[in-house]
Amino acid sequence: MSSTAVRALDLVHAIVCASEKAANIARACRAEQQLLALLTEEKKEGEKNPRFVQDFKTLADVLVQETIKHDIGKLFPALRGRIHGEESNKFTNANGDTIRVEVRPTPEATAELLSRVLDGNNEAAEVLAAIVHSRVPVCIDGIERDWMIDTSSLGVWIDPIDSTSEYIAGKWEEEDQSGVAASGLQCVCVLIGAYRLADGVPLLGVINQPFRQRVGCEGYTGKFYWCLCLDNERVSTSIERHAASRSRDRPVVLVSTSETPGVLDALEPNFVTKFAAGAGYKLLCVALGVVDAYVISKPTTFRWDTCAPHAFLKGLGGGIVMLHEALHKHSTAQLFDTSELQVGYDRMEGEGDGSAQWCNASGIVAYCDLAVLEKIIGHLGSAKLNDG
Ligand code: 2IP
Ligand code: CA
Repeated sequence: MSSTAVRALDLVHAIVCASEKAANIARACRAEQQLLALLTEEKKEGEKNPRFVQDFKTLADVLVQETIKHDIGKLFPALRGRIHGEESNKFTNANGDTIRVEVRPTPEATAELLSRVLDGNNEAAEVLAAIVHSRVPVCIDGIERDWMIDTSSLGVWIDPIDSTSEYIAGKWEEEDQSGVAASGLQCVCVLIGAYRLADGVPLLGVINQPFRQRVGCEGYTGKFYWCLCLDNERVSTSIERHAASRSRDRPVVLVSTSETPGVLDALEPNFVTKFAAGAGYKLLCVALGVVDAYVISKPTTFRWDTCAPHAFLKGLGGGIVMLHEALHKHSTAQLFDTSELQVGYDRMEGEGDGSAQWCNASGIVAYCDLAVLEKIIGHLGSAKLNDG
C-alpha cells in the first residue's frame, strides 16, 4: 500500500480538530477584549497605518487558514501544497515591508511573528499563539477503522471564516420558526472540504459553526458537522434532518440579499424564498433539511464556499449544480443527468487572476432532492433566465 494512504478516520479526525481550533481562534478574537478592539476598529477613510496592523480581520482569517494548513499538512505531508484558501498570507505595510504569517515551531516563535504584524501588541499575539499551538480534543464515531484513503489523490479547499461581515458585526439573531437565522453570528462557518484531484468530486466536508449557541450574554458554543463520501460508502455526523422538509407545500429556497429581482420574481409564486447571510450557512441549512434549496444566480460564491457542504449534499443524494449550465441544458431538453452539471473543485470556472478564477461563475443551485432541483430549473428556465 502506498505510503500516502492513511486511515480515513485519522484524516476526518484531523480535519475536524483543525476546524475546532479555527473555531476557537474565531471565538477568541471576539471574546478577548484585546483582540475584539482590533477586530472592530474602524479605519477612517484614507488612513494608512504605517505598520502591519491595518486589517486585523484579514489577520484573523489568514491565521485561521494558516493554522488549518499547518496542522493538516504536518500530519499528512502529501497534502502540503494542495490545501488552498482565499487568503494570501503576505502582509505588506505602507513602507513596503512584507511579513508572511505562518505557524512557527513554538508558541513563542509564533507570538513573536504575530507581534510584528500586530505592531508590537505582545499580549494579543500571545493569546493568539497559545490557541494556535493548543491541542483540541475531538471524538469521531462511525468510521470503520480499516477504511483507507490516499492523501496524494486529494486537494483541499478552506474558507477560514465564511460570512466575515456577520463575524465583524457580532450581532446575535434568533432563528425564525423554521430554524433559519437571517443574519448574525450563527451564519459564520469554518468550511474545510477535500475533493478528488482526478475529477474534482468532493469527498469530505467539515462545517463548523463557531457561534451555534449563545451562552449567557457574550459566550458562545459551537457545533461541527462532518461527512465522508467515498465511492460506495457514506458516513457522517448523525444529522437529524428537519422533519418539516417532508411536509412543506411549497419548497423553501434560501437566497442572498443581493439576488436579482428577476430570479426572486420567478421563484416567488412556487417557492417560499428566504434571505440569509453566509454561503456556507445557507448550504448547511439545505443539508440539515431546514430548507429545500439555495439558489444564487451571481458569481459571488467560490470553490472554498461550496466544497465542504457539497460533500454533505452529495452524501444525502443531492448536490450543487452550476445554475446557468443547468438552465442551458434545460432549454435544450437534456436535463437531468446532473453529473455533468455538478460543480467540480479541480477546475477553474471564473475569469481573471487570483481568487476570481475560482468563483462559481455560473451561479449555483444546492439541493438534496432532485425533484426540487428540477422544479427550480423548470421555473427559472421558463422565466427565461437562461441567457445570463
Ligand atoms: C461570502 C459570504 C457572504 C456571501 C458570499 C460569500 O464569503 O458567505 O455572506 O454572500 O457569497 O462569498 P451572501 O451572504 O449575500 O450570500 P466571505 O464572508 O468569506 O467573504
Ligand atoms: Ca466565503
